[in-house]
Amino acid sequence: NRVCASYKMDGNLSAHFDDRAARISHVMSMERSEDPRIWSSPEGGQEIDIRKQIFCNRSLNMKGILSVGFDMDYTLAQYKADTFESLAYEGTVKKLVYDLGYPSDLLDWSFDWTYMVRGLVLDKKRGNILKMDRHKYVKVAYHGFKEMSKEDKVATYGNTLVRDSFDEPDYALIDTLFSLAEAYLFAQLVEFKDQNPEKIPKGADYARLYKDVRAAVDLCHRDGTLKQMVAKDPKKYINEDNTIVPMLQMLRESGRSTFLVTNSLWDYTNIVMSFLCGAYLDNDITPSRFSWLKYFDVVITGSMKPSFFHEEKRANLFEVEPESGMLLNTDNGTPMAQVGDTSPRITKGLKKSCRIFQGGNVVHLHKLLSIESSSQVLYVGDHIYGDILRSKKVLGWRTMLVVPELEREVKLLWETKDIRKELHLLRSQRDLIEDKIHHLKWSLKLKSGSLDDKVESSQLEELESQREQVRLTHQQTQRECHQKFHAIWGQLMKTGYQNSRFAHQVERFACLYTSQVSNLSLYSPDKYYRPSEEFMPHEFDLFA
Ligand code: U5P
Repeated sequence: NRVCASYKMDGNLSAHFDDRAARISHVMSMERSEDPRIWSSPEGGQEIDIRKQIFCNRSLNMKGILSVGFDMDYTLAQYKADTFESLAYEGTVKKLVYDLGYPSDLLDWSFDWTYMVRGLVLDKKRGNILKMDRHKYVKVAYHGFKEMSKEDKVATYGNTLVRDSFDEPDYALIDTLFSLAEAYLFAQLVEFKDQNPEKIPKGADYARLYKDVRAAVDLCHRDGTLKQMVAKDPKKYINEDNTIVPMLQMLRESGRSTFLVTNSLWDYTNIVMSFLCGAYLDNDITPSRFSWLKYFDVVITGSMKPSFFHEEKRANLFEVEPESGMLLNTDNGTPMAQVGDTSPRITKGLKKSCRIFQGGNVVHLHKLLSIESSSQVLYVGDHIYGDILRSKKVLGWRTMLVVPELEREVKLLWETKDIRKELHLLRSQRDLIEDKIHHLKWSLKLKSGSLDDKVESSQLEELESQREQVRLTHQQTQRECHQKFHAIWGQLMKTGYQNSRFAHQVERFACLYTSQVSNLSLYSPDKYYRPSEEFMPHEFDLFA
């Protein structure tokens, strides 16, 4: 039974229920197993590794969802950063040197794919890379690869609440995994320009370096540099995932339609999807041509998201002939055939009448799927701006964000729980000592000249030295904890004690979020996802 399957990796980090509220309501009937990380309920049932959990920001009753759609790249297809992003990096460097006049020194550079993380912001004008909290307070700042001093950071980005918007055009958001290579190359070029200004194309400022890198990366994606290599050996660049097909099958068997909306074009989409679904088709090792289409009702390629989500976007919709890749005109103005109306040209040889298109907009898609209300659609993507923000905010689709980094983040949260408790304790201790110091200072002021002064002064000295001690221990413990997540940028979803800007966006725009798209198959297709109870600072958490 797919839904109730016990799913545990390494037997660790398991939890029975997908949110704290549910866990609490069942807590009385549950027993703790020997491993405190595993909850086992007397009635048995599903155990889900917390790294595979679907987390809920906003209630979502799957019963109301009639159609589930997917983005492809970095959602269904997880690229291997070490090979795929390195390929993008090398292709970009070549374009910078051979097409854009950068010196051949760049050809000797190498790429550390673990250095950059999502959620960072590039300050194009100043050559800085920033991590900020949800209030846009810049907490970590590097100029190229050099950490900025606290003074520089405050002088540049301020410490008041009136702040820059940190958006385009002066800033670039690293919010897709596709951007890690370009962010790294930008930092390398900033450092290179500082050390060898004469070697950089004449008059190029930091912003121009960014522009060149962005253009070169984009070209690698469009001119075949990357896609030809992936097509030759998909296994080298894409993670195999035998859980995708069962997840799609489960959704379809539950009566929902499924669709794919990707910015990739048909030829590439077919290669990637055949690879992902191929080995499991009809128990045949050799994937049958286009058989993956049977898992979808509609496939839209070259969709130009995010503008695809604008109902008023004027974009021609072409039907794609799968064998030849030829584009056929559709009659945009007249009512379009809906799924189920078989078009012989397209469905020839296919078991299910999936139709393939290029372009168009969301209105076309709704018509094809007979969607009456946007809230009947759940769309799963990896890109907050490209996939999630507009589809939810402008259109009203329900959304699920795939955050592959979450698996590691959740695991580390567990492993660092003692150190994080200690941090909170140290923080409270520090506050307590500060309060005592203030009181003592006041009483000294009031009673100045009295006999007690000497005693109180030495008490004050003692408290001040305690405060310094606690401050240093807190600082050191905080650094230690930060580095366990990432040596430079720390925890993805936190910046100090606040949620990071990235976490804030996930919270605002994704109804659900999870580490992998196929985690959907670990839950009932009719599940009612509910968020955990929210707490204001004045409310204490009864169950913490
Ligand atoms: N892509 C670009 N330029 C970039 C980054 C990605 O054209 O700078 C392409 C990818 O190669 C992929 C598509 O074909 O955008 C993303 O598709 P999807 O996420 O909508 O599936």
